[in-house]
Amino acid sequence: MNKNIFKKQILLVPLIVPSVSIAHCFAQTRPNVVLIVADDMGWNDVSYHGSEIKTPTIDRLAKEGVELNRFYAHPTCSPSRSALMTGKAPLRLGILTPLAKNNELGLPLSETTMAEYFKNNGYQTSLIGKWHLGRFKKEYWPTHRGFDHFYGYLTGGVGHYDHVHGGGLDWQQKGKTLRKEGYSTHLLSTEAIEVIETRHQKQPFFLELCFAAPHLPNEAPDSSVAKYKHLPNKNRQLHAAMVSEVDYAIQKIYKTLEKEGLLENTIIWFFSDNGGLNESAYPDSYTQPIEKLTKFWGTPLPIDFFEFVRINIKNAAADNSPFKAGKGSTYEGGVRVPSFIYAPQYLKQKIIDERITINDVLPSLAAAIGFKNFKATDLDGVNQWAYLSGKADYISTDYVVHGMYGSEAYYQDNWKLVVNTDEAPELYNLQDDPTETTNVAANYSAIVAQLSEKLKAFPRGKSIHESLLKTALDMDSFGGKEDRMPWAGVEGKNAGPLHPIYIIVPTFLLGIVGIVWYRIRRKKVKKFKS
Ligand SMILES: [Ca+2]
Repeated sequence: MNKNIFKKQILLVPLIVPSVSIAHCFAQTRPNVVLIVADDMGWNDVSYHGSEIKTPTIDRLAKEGVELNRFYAHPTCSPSRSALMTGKAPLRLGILTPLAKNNELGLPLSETTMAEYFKNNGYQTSLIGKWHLGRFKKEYWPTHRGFDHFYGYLTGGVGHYDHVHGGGLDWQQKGKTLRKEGYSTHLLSTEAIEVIETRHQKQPFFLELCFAAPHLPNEAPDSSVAKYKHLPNKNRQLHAAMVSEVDYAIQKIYKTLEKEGLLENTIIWFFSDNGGLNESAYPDSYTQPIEKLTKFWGTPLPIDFFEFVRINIKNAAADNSPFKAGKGSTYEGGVRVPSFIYAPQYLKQKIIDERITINDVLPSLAAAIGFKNFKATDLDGVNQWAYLSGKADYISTDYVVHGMYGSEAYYQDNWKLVVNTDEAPELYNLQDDPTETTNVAANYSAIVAQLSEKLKAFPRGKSIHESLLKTALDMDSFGGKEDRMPWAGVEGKNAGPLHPIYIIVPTFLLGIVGIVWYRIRRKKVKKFKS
């Protein structure tokens, strides 16, 4: 990063009169905010939940801070990140599943983002790591959505060493492609440390650090993998090492804040963006055909889409136990994730068992900081800061999630309605049955009817997604060979070659149809003539 990034901005400040007055009024009195987002970290991937993975820093900060024992994200990346940025349910925004690399739309431009609120309130704003809220056009990029500084990648996941997504290098700094050697977690934490160390001292800062790990592909330094050689599953060894690296990176951020004398006046909020991925996260309708195809064909599977699904099913090794399913699912394993807030000056140490959601993060921080002009409308999240700081009662809000495979869930108090495609709705009482072992729908038909009605009536934004066919024709993938220009250089284009299989297979099928049609026709002509 340019070490003088924020200093340069100061030179520009006299030209921006309102910013000066806002920054000046609040200088040094308001807390800094560091949001740390892990990608696809499961409930049982942290040692304070009993995992075999050692996460001493996360454990300690959760223990000394506020442990959010029932924190909910959405089932996948882009929906969660859209809720984080806006305080709104992804369904309302029309963001239902992870954005494909060639998706032309992103987080609707009509939305004001969390970063914009921070910026408008005189904060220095930085995003380090994953964005995943719009790649195709620059107006969707982080630097156009309130972040002064962006170092990271736009798509859903990169190789941790090669920084490639879907055939293109996806590693950039403020719009310029970077070719950097190094492991993603190391590069991102180094950049975050630099942002903290080179901040403008008279302005508070908002830093969002979105790690690429432990999302697939399973890649980690040998020294970390060596610590988990005793685990029987090789993918789990790598996954554990990725989580360990994230934990170590958080320790480095913590130490930097300590060294800079910022610990007291900083709010650190940590969570995973969705539940962990593993085979149990997928419905049978995915795992069984992939199993059969693999037996028939071997690996890799011939069509990119099938191979992508196979890798996701077979390599992912997160652990969400004791919860059901995982990433993409609307069962608890897909959405209930590790989270804590460490803010010693503002929040006393405690464990919170009430449901706090990713929708609540923006309105809660807005209250914690005292945003001026926070006039967000249609929010689904609420300010829980007053409750967390012991100044008000808990506010129970309804929560709605949409999964990868068409399922949806609706939470109201301790009730949870799960609607899977073409199946009767399921109902769980999470107070008595947090692991969703017993469907009590038959005993509470009035609750089922009430929640079904609420789910049906929930405002749904126009979907920003494009067809599965378009996605399948040029698949997303995490890491691998570069076969096109880097993503930062191909704004507005669907880069990439068409896989020959998509020409060969339809041509072959058309040929067969043609031969059959010709034979039938010939038979008919012969019959007619005779
Ligand atoms: Ca994720």
